[in-house]
Amino acid sequence: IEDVEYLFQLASIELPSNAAIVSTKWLSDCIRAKALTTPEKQHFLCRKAPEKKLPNDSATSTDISSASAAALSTEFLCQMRCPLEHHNASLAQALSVLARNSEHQYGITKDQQYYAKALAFDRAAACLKSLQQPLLSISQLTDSCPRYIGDHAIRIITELLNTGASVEVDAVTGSDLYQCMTNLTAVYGVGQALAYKWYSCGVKSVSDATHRLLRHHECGEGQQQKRDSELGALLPMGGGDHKRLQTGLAFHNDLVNKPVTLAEASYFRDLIAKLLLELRGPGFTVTLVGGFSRGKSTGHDCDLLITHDVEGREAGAVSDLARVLTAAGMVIHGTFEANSFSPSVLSRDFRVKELRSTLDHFEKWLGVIKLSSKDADSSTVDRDVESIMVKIDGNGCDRRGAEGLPAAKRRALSPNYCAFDSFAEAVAMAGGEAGAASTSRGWLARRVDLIAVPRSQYAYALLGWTGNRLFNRDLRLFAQRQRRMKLTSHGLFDLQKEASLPASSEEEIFQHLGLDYIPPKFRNC
Ligand code: 8GT
Ligand code: MN
Repeated sequence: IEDVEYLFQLASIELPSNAAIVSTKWLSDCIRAKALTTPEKQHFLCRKAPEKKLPNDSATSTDISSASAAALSTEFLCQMRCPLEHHNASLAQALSVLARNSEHQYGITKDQQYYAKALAFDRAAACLKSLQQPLLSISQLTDSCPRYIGDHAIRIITELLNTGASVEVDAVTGSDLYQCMTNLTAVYGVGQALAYKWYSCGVKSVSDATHRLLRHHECGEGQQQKRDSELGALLPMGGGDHKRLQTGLAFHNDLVNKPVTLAEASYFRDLIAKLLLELRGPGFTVTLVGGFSRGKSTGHDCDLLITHDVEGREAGAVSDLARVLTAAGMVIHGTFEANSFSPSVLSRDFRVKELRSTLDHFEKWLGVIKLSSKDADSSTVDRDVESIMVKIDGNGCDRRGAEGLPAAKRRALSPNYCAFDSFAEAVAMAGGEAGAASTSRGWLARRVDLIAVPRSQYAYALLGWTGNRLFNRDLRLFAQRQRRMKLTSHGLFDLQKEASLPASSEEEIFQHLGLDYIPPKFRNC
């Protein structure tokens, strides 16, 4: 039945909640009877009862086969409460190893079945996270949430419970491919496809990649052609953003090995709020979202939602901020995306093509900035904003961004910016290949996302950007399957009534969906 569920999901086929999934035996019985007969118990597809495989498990009372008609329509992850700290960390960790491994396989092969596997392992892990006690017997799991746990995950959990280890998990964890893919995909700007390309040509670690790129830049004219073809193998297919990749490699030590702390993120939020007040006046709200709003104390980046009390006044705020941060010398690399929202965004793309896609249409800036490693303290915000304002005045950057500047100057202050010309320069800026000089340079490279959100879409953006990814994915699937509504970071669209449903808070969105409100700290699926 999991295969069937997956196929429906892939095709985004809507099933009425009273639909039943039956085996082909029903069809042949109908043919024999020359009539459409009412399906009987033996016709319904059901989950394989995992208990059959477990000789030691006596708790076989759960009638999983009764799930038949309702199998596609009852529980969803978005109704579970998954706290950050939970009782089954090592089991969940083992399943997430298999999930990431399947994700790598999906990246390498583009075969959707691996995507489904990754999802199945992630869902099983989420189920473990929601349990309010340590799992001692597999029956506890199948009693409370049979829908989430696929056969494969059940096998792994059983093995772990019985023997304390899993042959498959250990094999994956120990494999060269898994380790390399995990390390390489952690680099900012490196996706699954590029990581595998590197792996295939023997670039197996971040320092391998750094060496190869540096060697290319050092070589003389005569060797250039040979080096160029080597370099081709190192760069993303179809162009891609090489500067982003170079930033990711050069500052890897900061970006991956030194997570952003809540104090730093809060400091940056306050800095941005104060800058907006200086540049554009009152009425702005800046909210720290992402993992921090779910209770995490560290994160891989700092996600900030920016809105204004007056709808429309938020427009341009992010590009202004990007220019000002650039003029103040704080930006290493930044890319700006203009707002691409149109009302049709709310209802179109009903078929979820790329299942993992959560990209929205807000004005946003994805940057890597230098953030002082000493002053990550809100008390210094006023002083720091003052010194930024002095710097940008000196740089000829108008307080309202770059309006009124000559074209050349404006380009120099484009919200798309890179502080280095060559990779070698980036590495030097980081303080050498190991990036060890971060303590002496007095700043750390930090990933920040700035997103400008119109007031009317703010609650939806907040829900989307709070995450986590799996929670969002599930909530969107629930909206689509159970409510015939399309949920995005921009709004909720009722496909039957052909109307969008405004909301001014997250609570209201849950109400629209007919779900209990789940606070952010329980969205750590
Ligand atoms: P972290 O603590 O490691 O930073 O983890 P995180 O904060 O949970 O993840 P993130 O990658 O920083 O993204 C935060 C949330 O924003 C995710 O749940 C993601 O699905 C959501 N999100 C949107 N829209 C977009 C978008 O356009 N781009 C990205 N990258 N994330 C988006 O709702
Ligand atoms: Mn984040």
